[in-house]
Amino acid sequence: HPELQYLDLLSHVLENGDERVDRTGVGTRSVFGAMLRFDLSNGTVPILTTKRVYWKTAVKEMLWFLTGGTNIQPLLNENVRIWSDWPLATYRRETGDTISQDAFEQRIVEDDAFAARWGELGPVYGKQWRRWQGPDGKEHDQIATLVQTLRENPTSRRMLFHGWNVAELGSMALPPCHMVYQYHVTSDGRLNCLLFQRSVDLLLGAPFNFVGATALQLMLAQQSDLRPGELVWVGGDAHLYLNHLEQAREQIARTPRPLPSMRLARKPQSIDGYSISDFVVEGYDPHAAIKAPVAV
Ligand code: UFP
Repeated sequence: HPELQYLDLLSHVLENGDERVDRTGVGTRSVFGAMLRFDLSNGTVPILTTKRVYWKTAVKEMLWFLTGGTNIQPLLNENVRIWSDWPLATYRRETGDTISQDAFEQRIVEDDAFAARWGELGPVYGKQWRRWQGPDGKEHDQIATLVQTLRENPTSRRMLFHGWNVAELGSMALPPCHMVYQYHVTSDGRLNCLLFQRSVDLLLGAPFNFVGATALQLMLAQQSDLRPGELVWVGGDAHLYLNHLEQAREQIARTPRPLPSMRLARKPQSIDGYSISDFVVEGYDPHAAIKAPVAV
């Protein structure tokens, strides 16, 4: 079962991870360098079954990246709250206001001026993917270029996009974790993806990152008249936070169920035409969700 790769990685990190203090102060067990391979060509997708993964949230986040957006307001309009911690912390720090997360989010949704001032994340993923700014001021749409190359020159070895814009790292709420996506087309028309992720919270981040990368691969394949191939996921610093160890043990003890399928209900005109209702997941019967605190 493909999910065993992930569970084995959790076990490996639990048993052999180097224990250290990390940026968040929570502490991690960490290994360096990991690879997981998921074959999408057989119709299955890596939405983990050993706990419930809120796959729609991950797909919505990916669609938001594709819009080029860097403000949390459209995410909150879709009820996605995973990016709220950073703007909230900035707001509290700069204003001294002890506002709750709920109240802050509600204000972002209802007050456009407030959202413009306090909902910005800086030049994170969407900006770099769609509007990477060159030294001459010209903006580069890495996604549009990728789709064009997939269609016109599929044997290219230069089909990738990158989030790690060195000059702008300092103004990002969080430097990109899932950083480089490289694509490859086989002679029989399958689209492979290799995602390099420099840093991965294995319990909370990885399951989401698998779904986002998968959704993107399905969209890119459809737009290029290709079939989905393999998703190769490579992690740099692959870690378990010390307050996730019990949850990881609980998950490892569970038996994976058959992976679900994901398909696209229609083919939009372009990579910009997708919405969450286009994603259909079938056969998803996961074990119960596992709660764990996020390290900010
Ligand atoms: N993280 C992920 N996946 C993501 C994301 C963040 O696992 O998509 F945005 C985790 C990795 C790490 C933390 O635990 O968030 C980022 O911290 P740092 O920048 O110090 O690596």
